Amino acid sequence: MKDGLAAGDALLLVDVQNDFLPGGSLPVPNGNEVVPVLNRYLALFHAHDLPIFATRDWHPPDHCSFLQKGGPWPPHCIAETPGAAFPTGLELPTHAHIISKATLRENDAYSGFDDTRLDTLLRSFGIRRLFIGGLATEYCVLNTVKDALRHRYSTFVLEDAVRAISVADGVNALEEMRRLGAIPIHYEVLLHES
Ligand code: VGL
Ligand code: ZN
Repeated sequence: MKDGLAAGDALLLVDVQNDFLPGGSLPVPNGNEVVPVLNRYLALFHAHDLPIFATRDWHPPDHCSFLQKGGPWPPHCIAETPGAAFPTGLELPTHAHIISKATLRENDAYSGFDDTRLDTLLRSFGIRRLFIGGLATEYCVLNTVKDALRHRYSTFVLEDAVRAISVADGVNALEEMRRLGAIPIHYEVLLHES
C-alpha cells in the first residue's frame, strides 16, 4: 500500500458467519477475533465512501459437503438458520452487498467468485483493488484471493483479519497467496497511509 485508499477500492469479507465462530458447528479456532478487526476496516472503508461486499456460505440442509452426504464437513451455514447469519457484533453497513455461495445441493464452492454474480457486481462498481479478510484462511479466503488474482484485481489480504481451521495450513495458505501476488496488509499500516 503506497497511495492510501481511493476510488476503485473495495472491502470483501469472506464467510464471517456464526457457524465458523467458536460455538458454531464448524468453528474456526479464534475465528471470533476477526470481528473487532474487521469492524475497524468496515469503518475505514465506510468513512472513505468505498463499497463493501460480504460473501456467505449458504447451503441447503442436504448439501453435498456435509458428512451425512459423504462430504468432509459437519452440517454448517444452512440457509436462513442462525448459524448462517452474520455475527451480531459485525458492524456491516446496511448498504453492504451480500453474496451467497454454494447454494445448490450438488455443488460446493470455496471461492466467492464461484457461480456468483460477484465479479459482475465488482466490475459494475469499477473496482480495481480488493481488500479481503474473513474465514477460513486456507479454504474460502485462499480460494477467493486466488480467483480475485485470476480476475486481475489488485488483491490485498488483511492478515490481521483472517483465521485458519489449521494454523499450519493457514501459514502455508498465506505464503501461497503472497507467492501468487497478493499483498499482505495490516490495519495500522492501511490507516496511516489513508
Ligand atoms: C468454508 C469449509 C466449508 C470456509 C466453507 O468458509 O472457509 N470452509 N465451507
Ligand atoms: Zn461450506
